Amino acid sequence: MYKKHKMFFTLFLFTCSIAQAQLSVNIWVANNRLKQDLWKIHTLSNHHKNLPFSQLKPLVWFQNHPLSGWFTITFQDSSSYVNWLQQNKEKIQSIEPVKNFKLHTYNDPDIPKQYHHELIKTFEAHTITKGQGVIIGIIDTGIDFFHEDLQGQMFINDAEDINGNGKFDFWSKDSIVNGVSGDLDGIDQDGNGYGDDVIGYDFTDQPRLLGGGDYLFEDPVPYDDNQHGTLVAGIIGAKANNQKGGVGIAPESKLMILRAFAASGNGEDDDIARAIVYAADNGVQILNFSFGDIYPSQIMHAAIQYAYSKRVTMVGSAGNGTGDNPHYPSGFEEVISVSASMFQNNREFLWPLSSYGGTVDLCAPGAAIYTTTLTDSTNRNAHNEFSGTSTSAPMVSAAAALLKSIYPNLSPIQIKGILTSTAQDIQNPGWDYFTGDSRISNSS
Ligand SMILES: [Ca+2]
Ligand SMILES: [Ca+2]
Ligand SMILES: [Ca+2]
Ligand SMILES: [Ca+2]
Repeated sequence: MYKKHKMFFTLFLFTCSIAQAQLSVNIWVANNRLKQDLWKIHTLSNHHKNLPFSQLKPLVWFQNHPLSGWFTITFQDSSSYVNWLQQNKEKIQSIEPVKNFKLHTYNDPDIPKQYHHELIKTFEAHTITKGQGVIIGIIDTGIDFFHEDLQGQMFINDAEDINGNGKFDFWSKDSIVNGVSGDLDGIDQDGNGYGDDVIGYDFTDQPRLLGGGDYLFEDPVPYDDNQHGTLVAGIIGAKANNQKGGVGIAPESKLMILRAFAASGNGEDDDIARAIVYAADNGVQILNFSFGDIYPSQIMHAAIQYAYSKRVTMVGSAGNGTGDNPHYPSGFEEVISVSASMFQNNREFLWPLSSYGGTVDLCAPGAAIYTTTLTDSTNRNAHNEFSGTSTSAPMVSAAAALLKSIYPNLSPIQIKGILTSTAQDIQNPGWDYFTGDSRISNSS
């Protein structure tokens, strides 16, 4: 008799040196002598040696202009600035450091809590793309589809959205809830082998495992009763400009919800494999795996190789093991493996609990990441901070989606190549054992 051997994987809920900067100042010089000296330096800068500044730029390009006294000077370092200022301060009307202004693109109140956007330059990327047209599959514990910052952010399978309202209405077609009939009719309208799969599917069937909540049978309602999937979804795709919460890194991508983990945080490799194949067959371009363990499951690897052959870019968390033990699926060569960084006292470095080692490709922020979490009766539309490679992997998935939305034909290997070559070194130059090719940046 066929005996089922299943492995199960545990979710990673808990889930990089900076050179001394030059100093730039804007000055207003009223003193004619100093003004002429600066103009001379500006005009003849290539012939001056031993200057304390590396760059001098006038505001206007004509010496007889009313604003010709304004210059921006970049000093090699703070001590050359102090020395120069000592000698010239009497001749200067105004001096202040060059200030950085930000675009007020979004009205989401919690953006200041999402420090990772500044590190990975999310908003610079958003001037070009927000991930439009890309479907990202999230294999996880499902999603809180009631959350106000996630509503409207999910992929919709139009054929199964039988009431045609562009939303997932997870009750029977014969029931009316708030004046709306449901999308569930038990019929597989699009003939893909799954009935009523409007936003994805719940692949969990874990009779072998002890659990709580929804874990015994697969069904079309991938609701999150853990919180893990909801926090991952928010990092990738929380709604932008809705005056609520924060902002996802690819807020105009569409999230396909592939539930393969139950409330207990356990997921079996056959359920994960089915979710991967479903994703590859139903239009997913990017797949996020914020989970893993030491087992190189063959059924999961077969599914991953199939998805890879269909040009799906897969991103996995490197693990929270503080070491370099084997870890899968991130350790499979088809998967981009992501470690986690933390940011403290203006420095970014490897998060102390992050796994690292030879299979790690990239690093992304993964400590105290502010994102959506499970809504419950006392805390609707909740947010919280989470740490771990479960939070860093979705940043890379979202970055891959931004690339894919501009260049739809990129292959997984090309996406990996672009992300690793545009990453910013936060530990050692080039690839290193701890952060891979270093921390992603969306500025490219
Ligand atoms: Ca509907
Ligand atoms: Ca179907
Ligand atoms: Ca149906
Ligand atoms: Ca928002």
